[in-house]
Amino acid sequence: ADNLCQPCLWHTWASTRPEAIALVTAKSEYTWQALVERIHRLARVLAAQGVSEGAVVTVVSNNSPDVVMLHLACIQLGAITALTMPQPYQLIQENLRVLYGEGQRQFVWSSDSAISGFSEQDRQRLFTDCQILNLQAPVASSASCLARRDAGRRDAEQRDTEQRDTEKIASIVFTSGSSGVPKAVAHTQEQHLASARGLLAVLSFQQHDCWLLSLPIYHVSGLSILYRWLSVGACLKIGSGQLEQDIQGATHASLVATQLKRLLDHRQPLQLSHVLLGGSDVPLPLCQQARDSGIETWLGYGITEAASTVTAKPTDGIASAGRVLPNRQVQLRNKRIYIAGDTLASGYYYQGLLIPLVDEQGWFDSKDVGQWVDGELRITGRADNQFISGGENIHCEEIEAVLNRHPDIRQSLVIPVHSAEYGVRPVALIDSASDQSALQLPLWLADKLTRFKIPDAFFPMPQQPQTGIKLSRKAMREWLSDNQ
Ligand code: 4YB
Repeated sequence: ADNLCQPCLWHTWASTRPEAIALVTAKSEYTWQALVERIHRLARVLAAQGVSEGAVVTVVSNNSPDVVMLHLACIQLGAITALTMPQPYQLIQENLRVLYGEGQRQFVWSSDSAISGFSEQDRQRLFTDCQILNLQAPVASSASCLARRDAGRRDAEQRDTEQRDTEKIASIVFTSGSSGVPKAVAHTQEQHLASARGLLAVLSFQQHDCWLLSLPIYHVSGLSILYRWLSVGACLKIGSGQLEQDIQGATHASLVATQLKRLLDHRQPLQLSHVLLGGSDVPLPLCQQARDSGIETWLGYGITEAASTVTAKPTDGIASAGRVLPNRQVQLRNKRIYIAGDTLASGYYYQGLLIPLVDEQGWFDSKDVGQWVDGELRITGRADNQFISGGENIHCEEIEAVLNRHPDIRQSLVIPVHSAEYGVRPVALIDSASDQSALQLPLWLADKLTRFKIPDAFFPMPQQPQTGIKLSRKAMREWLSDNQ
């Protein structure tokens, strides 16, 4: 039962390179051999608690060795790991409602810290609604283990027919649709590995290298690091959440622009040879600064449904996100970016069913807008962040990209607001260490943006709980309408 999965690459590496270091954590190191033993044990612990093929295990946690091992153990059992950000129980419940139908067993594992802020009532509700998994539980005696497994089998039979196509799903990560309803993006191992292999065909990552799990695993940017590590048999580092410390000893890291900025400002010696940037437009000067410090810096355009990176290139002086990587295809229809290929998710998971995310020809509508520049894809914005002001078309991202080039601006977000005269006008929220009026932004923007694109007002960006790796436009919009 431990060997349901064909491409469990950790088994391959444990037999070909048993003594090589697979995993480095804040506390210890694991060889492939030791890792595989841990995963086997964990798989038995989970099986004894009823986790079986096709079951969905919701994991609520920040990055930790437990989460990584739990995911691999679930794959071994043919179970699906739904990775979820630690958040108030109400929001976790929204995800649970997407995952589980009536009468389905809600397996949940959460780190202690993920529920430490829960009220007593929420804690009780969590424990009543869900079957909470215990990773430290003893591996049960074989008799009760068999009984549990039979119960698991009965569950699996119940799920049967309609579920056959969800059988091979390995992971679910959530992405918020434009409506705000969470969508559960379901990938198989093969899709993740197709993504990893396509990227690593151009970006060098060797067995002696070490990729830091520098982004949350409940986001595709973090999860995809795991599959790059597995596909190569290199080393994975799981830090303690302090990037400046964690980065020591890592040769590779995936970073968003703000992380890179912080790291470079810190001016510490780095062993990094490669950085992969993505998730948003990254200002050229920042890429330049990284390259000047000797790090080979890549910029990618990625999206959850395509298991992270779709296009990428070593950064140069040209504002684009690079060429289409192997195993993906990109098509522009009326400037709108459509994606196809082996890395696309099997579908959106909904209570045991898979809802297709592609059209009849197999293309996925990214809702991003872009153009080709000498064979490279330039992202100009999202279709939903496009608005018409006084008859002119404006992309929020275009204004943000210019603002983000300002040396004193960490991040910016442009929001369209109602205007009696123009219908809609842009307003900007600015995250800066300096006093924002001192930046003289209208003046600074005057020779960089067409006049009608210069925001009517600038506000300091409110502190908000960082949800995943991106600022939430929805939250910022709500803040603005409450505070304006
Ligand atoms: C962009 C964009 C770009 C995304 N320019 N808009 O492994 C990686 O590829 C990676 C490395 C470092 C940091 C992040 C990543 C990612 O995976 C990012 C994947 C991601 O952000 N997925 S998402 O579903 O949360 O958001 C996708 C959206 O983000 C896209 O639809 C774009 O709107 C935007 N985006 N890369 C401009 N280079």
